[in-house]
Amino acid sequence: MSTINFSAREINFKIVYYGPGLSGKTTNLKKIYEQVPAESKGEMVSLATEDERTLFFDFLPLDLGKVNGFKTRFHLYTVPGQVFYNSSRKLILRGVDGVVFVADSSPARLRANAESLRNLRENLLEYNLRLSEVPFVIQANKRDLEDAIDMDMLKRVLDPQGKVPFFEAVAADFDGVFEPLRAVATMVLEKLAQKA
Ligand SMILES: Nc1nc2c(ncn2[C@@H]2O[C@H](COP(=O)(O)OP(=O)(O)OP(=O)(O)O)[C@@H](O)[C@H]2O)c(=O)[nH]1
Ligand SMILES: [Mg+2]
Repeated sequence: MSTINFSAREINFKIVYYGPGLSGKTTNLKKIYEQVPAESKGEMVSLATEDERTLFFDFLPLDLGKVNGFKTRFHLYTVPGQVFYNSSRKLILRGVDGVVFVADSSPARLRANAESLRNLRENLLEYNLRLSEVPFVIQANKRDLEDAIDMDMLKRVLDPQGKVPFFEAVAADFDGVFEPLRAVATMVLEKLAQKA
């Protein structure tokens, strides 16, 4: 849920990067952090295991310019993808404004992608939210893999109705990292404008 601070003329939004383990969620935030100028970002916080798997979340605050004289601050979070960290994932979704689903293009991870998407729907329902009501985009990451799954196949599995904006990415090479963020941020702002 976006929060508006009238005295500071600031609107805060929460964007959550969701997806199966090792799909590249943390990589997205790291690459965004590397590219954004210092004055537009805060410290990135990562709570990770020794082997760099996300333990609780990553957090990166970004200023993405002004809308109607209000500063827009986007708080980016990742969830831990590993199946057994579900209570953390659920907690991180509290108050979410938009979701970037980072899918893994490896054919071996097709089922993991589908299960993570189902898990996202279930966890949102705990907050009485339906995914169809939340600004939502899908990033097909790891398009550099030699055996990367066909995009049509991935779309059929993750979005059979063809309603969700898809983006192809090689997050590790900084390819396609900003497009899904920009798209979801635009959707979030449009939703706020409709409510106003
Ligand atoms: N080939 C390839 N590897 C990538 C890409 N993006 C990320 N990786 C690699 O995938 C591995 C996992 O990346 P992370 O960003 O840690 O994945 P995660 O989704 O945060 O994983 P969890 O925190 O366990 O949920 C790392 O070794 C990355 O370097 C990509 O576009 N292509
Ligand atoms: Mg991670």
